[in-house]
Amino acid sequence: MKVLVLGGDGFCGWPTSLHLSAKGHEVKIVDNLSRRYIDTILEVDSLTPITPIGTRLATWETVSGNTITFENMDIAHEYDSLVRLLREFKPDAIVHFAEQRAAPYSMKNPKAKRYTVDNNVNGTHNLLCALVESKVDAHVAHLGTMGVYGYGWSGSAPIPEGYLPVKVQTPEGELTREILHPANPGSVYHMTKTLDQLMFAFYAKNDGVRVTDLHQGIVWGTQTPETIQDERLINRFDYDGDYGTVLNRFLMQAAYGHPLTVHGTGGQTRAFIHIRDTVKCIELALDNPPQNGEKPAIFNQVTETFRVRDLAKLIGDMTHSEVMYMDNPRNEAEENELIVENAQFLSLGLEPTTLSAGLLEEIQDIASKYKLRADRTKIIATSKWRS
Ligand code: NAD
Ligand code: USQ
Repeated sequence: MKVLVLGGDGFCGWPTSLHLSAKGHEVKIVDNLSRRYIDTILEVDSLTPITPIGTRLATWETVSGNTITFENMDIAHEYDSLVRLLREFKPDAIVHFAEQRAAPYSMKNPKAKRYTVDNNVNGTHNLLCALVESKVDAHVAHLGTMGVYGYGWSGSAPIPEGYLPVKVQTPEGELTREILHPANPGSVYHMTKTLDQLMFAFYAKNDGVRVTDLHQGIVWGTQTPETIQDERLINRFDYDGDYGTVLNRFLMQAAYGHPLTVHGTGGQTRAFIHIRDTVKCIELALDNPPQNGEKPAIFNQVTETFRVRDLAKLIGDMTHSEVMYMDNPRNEAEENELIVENAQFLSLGLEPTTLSAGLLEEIQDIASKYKLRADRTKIIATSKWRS
């Protein structure tokens, strides 16, 4: 398959590109390197020593014998170039990771809010519009988020995979329908993913664009079988208060000797997936595209759920680290239950990497090894949901 990976220099995109290339697909990465630039602005760096994209690609060619090509393009603003690229490369599939993905960054200030909406909504719409204009019938696999459902909306009922069956009483009797699960975003970033969903539904219905939307949980871990082959292929590891996600942050904090930063009571329950499973899920999604004219396929890309304070206790006990309960900078429910349906990926053969299996490796091989690269002043989350 010819696969275009939008956002292929990022945390999920880089290991996915390598995995698809290792599986024999022809991969082209498109990325405007904005994630690296935001690190420069925030004066922070990946805990792991990621190399420039040119070094990454040259190393992969040496290690695997496979070539991945690269084009530096802003998909939110270089529409004509995107149309040209689709016509030239003629992808069979497009994996769309190219969005601003941090909730705290998206709430930092008005500039960051507006950037996140402009970048994510324009980027997704440009892609859909460009597919129609170029007449390229590529399957789009988009990385969405569990956060589109929100937390606590349906109590203890399992969150379905995208669509909710509803019954409506009418004078003629009861109607049964299937609707997109109501959206309940918890940040400007999550809001852009709910807007993406509507654009996918429209373009699938109107133009027959084939879309799979992957509602992914919080990704943890760093390495995959491909990125581990040479240190110059290492994946990024964000630990700072804006981009670091909770489990990787706790692992880094434990290794560094910083108390584990639990927001509020830590009663928030969230869904998780290891990066090794992310890349497998994307391969499975590409192997099982919807047909033209079908509504977007939606998969919940998650393997486990945990309460934040339970994660802190687990890691704290393993590493003898203190746990610090802080005022929550976010506006979110203090406690929530979360039961998520994920039967589709399991039925396609996904064998999840569990927390118990991957945790020790992550602490020893990544967090401890690179802890001296961390900047202590960047650890506490400072972006607030309300001023
Ligand atoms: P990331 O920031 O590491 O990677 C995103 C990549 O896209 C970056 O390399 C960035 O430079 C690029 N990009 C952004 N805007 C672009 C544009 N306009 N044009 C071209 N390139 C652009 O993020 P990630 O963690 O790899 O996440 C990838 C996707 O997966 C995101 O859409 C995110 O919402 C989703 N996701 C991530 C997680 C997670 O825990 N990391 C969980 C669920 C969903
Ligand atoms: N949290 C802490 N302490 C920390 C950091 C976070 O208690 O030091 C808490 C947060 O308050 C929140 C939970 O942990 O309740 C998760 O926060 P997070 O930063 O790990 O995850 P989130 O902001 O939801 O975003 C991440 C990714 C995003 C993806 C999302 C998947 O950055 O791209 O879409 O996970 S999900 O959460 O399932 O929507």
